[in-house]
Amino acid sequence: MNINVSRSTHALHHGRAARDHGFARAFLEGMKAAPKRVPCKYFYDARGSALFDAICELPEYYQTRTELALLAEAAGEMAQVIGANVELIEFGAGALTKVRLLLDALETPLAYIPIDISGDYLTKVCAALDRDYPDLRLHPVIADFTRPFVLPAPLLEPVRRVGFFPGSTIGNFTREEAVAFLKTTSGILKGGGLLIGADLIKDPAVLHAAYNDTAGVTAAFNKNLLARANRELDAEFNLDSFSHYALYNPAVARIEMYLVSTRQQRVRIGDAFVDFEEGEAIHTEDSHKYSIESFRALAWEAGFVPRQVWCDEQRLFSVHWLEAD
Ligand code: AVJ
Repeated sequence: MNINVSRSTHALHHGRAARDHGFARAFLEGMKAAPKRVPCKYFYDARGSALFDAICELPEYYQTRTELALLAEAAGEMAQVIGANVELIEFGAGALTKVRLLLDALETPLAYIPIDISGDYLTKVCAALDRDYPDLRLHPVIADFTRPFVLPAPLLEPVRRVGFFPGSTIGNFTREEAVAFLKTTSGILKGGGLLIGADLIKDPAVLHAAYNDTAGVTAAFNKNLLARANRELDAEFNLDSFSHYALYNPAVARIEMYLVSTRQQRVRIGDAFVDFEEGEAIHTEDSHKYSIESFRALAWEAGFVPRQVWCDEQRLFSVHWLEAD
């Protein structure tokens, strides 16, 4: 047992409960914006993280399955380019399923530092990982990786730090935000590199189906934002009077996700009230898609040297090795 959990100093600094991460403020601010919006990182409370795991198992949601197969198939090659004795840092670690494939292939990894915004969930999954990898130094960091955060000091100098950012989470950023994030990351990983997954541009019908599953799990995931507001902000959203709406916009190569009010209504949130017109939307997520070349160009712009790319035969999903030197 060797777990030493860090919490982002940012949340503590403002004296808020660590699980909050500014949800109250961001949610209320988003309700005043035009159009209304909520940053997608607030999907991931414990319930939202579990719903996302269910999305990953859906027949329509090809991403997780495809990336897992790529990792399983090419873990040896990936371990080769990553090298021995690295500290592995994962951004938005989630269920820690994918990293196991990498850890199994890596030569004597020194430490694993998963960063995730969902603290309770991270603590839970880390306990299981710790049981399965007793020799690995595990240092979870509860933080919002889109904001400045503190990494634990290296165990050994010089350290070779390698980032792992699977799942195409990078797609939640706009291109400009992605470049800014990767610039910061290439600084942190200097001398090492980043293994990153990116979902690919494809038939809009395939993309549409992946975000409009017949079982309604994506709808429940989307609506969990309102359920979370009810739980944490003393709000009174009626989940039945909002509908899940997701579309692929091919002109900008992204999925756009909304919650649409099915009627005119006034909703209480704590001691505030928010009005909705019939058909009015809350913008909840964008998920940008790339071509292999457009993604390599983006990485290059951010100061990485794009090297190997792994991609399935159907060209659904890509994993890139980016060097930071
Ligand atoms: C975790 C951002 C990669 O965009 O596909 C899944 C989140 N949203 N279904 C994605 C998500 C709706 C997912 N990412």
